[in-house]
Amino acid sequence: MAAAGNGSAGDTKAVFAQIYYKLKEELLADPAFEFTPESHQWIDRMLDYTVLGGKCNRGLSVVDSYKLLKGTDVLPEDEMFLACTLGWCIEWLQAFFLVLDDIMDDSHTRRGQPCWFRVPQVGMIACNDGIILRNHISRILRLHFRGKPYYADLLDLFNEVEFKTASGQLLDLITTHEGEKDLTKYNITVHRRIVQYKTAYYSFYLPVACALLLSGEDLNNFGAVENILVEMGIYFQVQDDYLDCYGDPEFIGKIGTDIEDYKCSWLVVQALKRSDESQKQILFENYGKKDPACVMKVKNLYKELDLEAVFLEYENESYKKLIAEIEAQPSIPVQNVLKSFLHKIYKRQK
Ligand code: DMA
Ligand code: MG
Ligand code: MG
Ligand code: MG
Repeated sequence: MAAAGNGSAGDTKAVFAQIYYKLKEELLADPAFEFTPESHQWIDRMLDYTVLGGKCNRGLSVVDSYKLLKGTDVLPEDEMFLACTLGWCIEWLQAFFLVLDDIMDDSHTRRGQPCWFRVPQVGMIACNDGIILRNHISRILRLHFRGKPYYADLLDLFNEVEFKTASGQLLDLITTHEGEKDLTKYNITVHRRIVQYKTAYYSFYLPVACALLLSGEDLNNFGAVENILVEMGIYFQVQDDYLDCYGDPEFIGKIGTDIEDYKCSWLVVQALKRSDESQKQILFENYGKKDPACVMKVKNLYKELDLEAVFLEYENESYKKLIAEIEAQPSIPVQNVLKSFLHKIYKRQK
């Protein structure tokens, strides 16, 4: 089998990017549906808008992890194709969750452009587009993996991870219930449960689990790896919460809404923990309000409490802890997979 030109990081990205167009083409020729010109064009545009434009960290990690597990820099073309395809399935899953997350979070921008549901003529059709995106994953897996011995495990993996993520989103959404706003219920345990489910499994465990299945491994033997990846995912979502307030919207491509949305963000949990009675009063009165003046009062309090320094300390500590856990792993290839993942996100600015 000819080796594809996929040895360097740049080559991997280029091959990965090309495969998107092949998968899209197949979905647009799906024999299970008779496309009209309008529906064909809708899906084409919707996919480009919602699936592309991100960093593709999750998708590329499938390829990187698979190479590290195999101990090779260059993959045969067929294996490269399968690894990239699984990577794209995760990017599709991400698109599905983000399209719906932006509606529920009442967000404005994503990846430097208006959220899909904010595009004129899209609106609530975005709900069905989300469902279509989810179904596309099953279509792609069916087309390319149905004959593989690990097909059932792959389907099961995507189902399990989707369920965990949706359950995390449920926790994220119901903790903010309008009418019963009670900041005293926000603490680090509540926060951890939300982010573990809504982010860690699909963003961190899923790419590595895909690479493991592709390598013929039994996921039951990788419980310790799963635990480390979940810890990494929690750290990643703390960064997301931090960037929601402190990131540059131009650079991160989205405008934060956590304060307005009354989210159980890592920042508000830290603020509550460090506030005296009068500072708590400021939070009780201003957190979760759309009024920019209220948002500013919350941000000023964060500044007063020096949450930037608290975050920096957390980031350094998390890194040290994760490295120690990774280095306690018996397998060197597995250590390499986990380290490469950690180095992709450590001190990220977007
Ligand atoms: C992210 O939560 C979780 C999922 C499953 C999309 P979030 O609302 O904090 O994400 P973002 O900041 O990207 O809107
Ligand atoms: Mg959101
Ligand atoms: Mg959300
Ligand atoms: Mg966020």
